[in-house]
Amino acid sequence: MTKIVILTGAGISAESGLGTFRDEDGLWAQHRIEDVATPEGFARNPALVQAFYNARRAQAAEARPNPAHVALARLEAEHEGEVLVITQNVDGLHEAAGSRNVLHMHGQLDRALCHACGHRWPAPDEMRIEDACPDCGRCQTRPDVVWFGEIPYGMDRIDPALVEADIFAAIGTSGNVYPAAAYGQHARRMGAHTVELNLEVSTASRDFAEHRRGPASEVVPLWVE
Ligand code: BJW
Repeated sequence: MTKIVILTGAGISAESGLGTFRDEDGLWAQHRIEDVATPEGFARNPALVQAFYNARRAQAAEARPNPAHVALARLEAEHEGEVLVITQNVDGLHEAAGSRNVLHMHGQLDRALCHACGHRWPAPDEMRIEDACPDCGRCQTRPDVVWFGEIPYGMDRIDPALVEADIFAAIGTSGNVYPAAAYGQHARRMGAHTVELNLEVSTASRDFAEHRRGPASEVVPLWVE
């Protein structure tokens, strides 16, 4: 049984109309990371952070999977039990395309998290600072996403998956954010064939044995074939 582990980043959703972070016109060109993607930023100005994620939740709700998401869902259907998609993306486009074995290591826009007690529940369209946690009643509702300085989700599943992977592919991720940025190198050392699919050279490109350059909607379906 071939084990295929696929890491996806913002680039796979770019052609679905969702902005990336570090491209020229990306989210970090318009917002300061410290303000919207750190626990300290949330403590300083929760309303600003809620507004940032409410706008992105609304955009994500309108977005549709593109041929890259669809190709990965087909891969999973054709290789049942052999494909794990680890996504850094907080949108739900892999699931919308039909992927089932998806691990959201940076959380999900459609989930709410109580910063006080850790309770999680489905997010409303508009999250507000005065929203009370349905479990503990405190008003520290935040999007269930992973900010800088926080521990990504699913580490207990990710590490063994990288060790066991026969093929490791990274799609549309710039290789700037750890721990995901080290996965190519780690999987290659553990014996996986590594392939990077990206519009351009990334910070992590040298860690991959094979490179396929181009828009995800074109290179991913060709790779999956
Ligand atoms: C296309 C395309 C098309 C475009 N087709 N391609 C110093 C050294 C090392 C590490 C650290 C350090 N100081 C601090 C750290 C740790 C820190 C970190 O990495 N900092 C760096 C800035 C250095 N990391 C953390 O804090 C993480 N936690 C952690 O490390 O905990 C410790 C720990 C780990 C493990 C075990 C135990 C303990 C948490 C990181 C959280 C990141 N959060 C965000 C926000 C999530 C919520 C939200 O969405 O708002 O995650 S930041 C943002 O970056 C988001 C993304 O998931 C992440 C990665 O971005 P991504 O996906 O790569 O997007 P881009 O925009 O960067 O790249 C897009 C790519 O697509 C480009 O390459 C384009 O070319 C390509 N592309 N169009 C194909 N059509």
